[in-house]
Amino acid sequence: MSADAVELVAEIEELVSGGTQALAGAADLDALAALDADLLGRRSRLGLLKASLRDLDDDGRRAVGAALHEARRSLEEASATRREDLRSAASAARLAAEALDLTEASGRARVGHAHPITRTWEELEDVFVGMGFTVASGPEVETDWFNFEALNLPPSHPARSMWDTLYLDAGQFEGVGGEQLLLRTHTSPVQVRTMLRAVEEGSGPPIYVVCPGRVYRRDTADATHLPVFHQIELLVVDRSVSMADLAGTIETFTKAYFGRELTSRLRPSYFPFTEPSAEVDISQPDGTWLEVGGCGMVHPNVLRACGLDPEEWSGFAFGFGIDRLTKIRHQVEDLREFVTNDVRFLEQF
Ligand code: FA5
Repeated sequence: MSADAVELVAEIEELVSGGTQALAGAADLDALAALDADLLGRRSRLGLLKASLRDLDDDGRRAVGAALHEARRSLEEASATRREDLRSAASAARLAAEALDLTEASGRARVGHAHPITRTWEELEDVFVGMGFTVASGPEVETDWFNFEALNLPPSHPARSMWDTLYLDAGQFEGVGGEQLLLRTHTSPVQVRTMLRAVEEGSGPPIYVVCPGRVYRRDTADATHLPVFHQIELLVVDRSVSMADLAGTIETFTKAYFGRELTSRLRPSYFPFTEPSAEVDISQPDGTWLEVGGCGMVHPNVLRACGLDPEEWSGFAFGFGIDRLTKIRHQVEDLREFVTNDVRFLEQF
């Protein structure tokens, strides 16, 4: 492991011990929420370290990634413990001071926390960073080329109907150059952007990235569909990777995120950008299966469109629905609950 990585791991350990002490000493729930943001928020030192993983070698990335995952876990635990303590102390004090206050239950301090989908997004990033992946992102407004064509879906390909697309009329913007713009229907265009960038910059392959993000479809909302939802894409490009590596990665992820008791299965399916392709189901606590994503071996045409030689490189990819993963993890009946913003629902998380 490089000296840089050793230093980063030591820094993370210090952040955890300092952070744990600070959390345990938080004077009230507002102070605790501020500390949570400082220690765990996107712009926290831990957040910045996650973004800098790409500069490390493979061993370093794995070690620092695992340390980041562990750090987040123990700081979240310390925060939850303090929150409970403060809540019961606040509740006891209020009871003592206002012995006749029958509104105590509804009057207790409400401190915000991240939305359950945001939490899943961050936990998924942590799980994959712990497995040695770096995090990439791409724009939500995409061109037709990135969302479809480079993914082996030329204009008028019949499989385009798999994604009911929201197109943008960008005619009034100068400089867009006649390209058809749309709201991306999946996170797969980030695969294309990542491969093109790696080739252009000469930084890869090998490529090991995950790309979480918001996506849009003209889908009618129901228990398992939302018109605006979230996916996490994973892309590996290396020499001679196989479908067995893909299945192994999905199973490792399932256990890391859901715990030992849940498992995954692959069903043969069709996506134009992978060959072979499969649908991924995850067992639900009630014994049924819910489809959470698609996956497969990156199609040679996609590698070619990104300037990679399919004789030399092979890859696998998957795209999972983050909202569906959250639904399974927390046994939520209906995805629409996540967007109606009923505080009684959100408070449970
Ligand atoms: C795709 O979007 C492919 N890009 C996935 C992929 C990536 C395949 C890489 C191969 C390689 P699909 O349309 O099946 O596939 O969507 C993937 C997942 O997104 C679904 O399994 C589901 O979990 C989630 N999803 C799809 N539509 C919705 C929706 N309207 N609301 C919530 N989740 C959805």
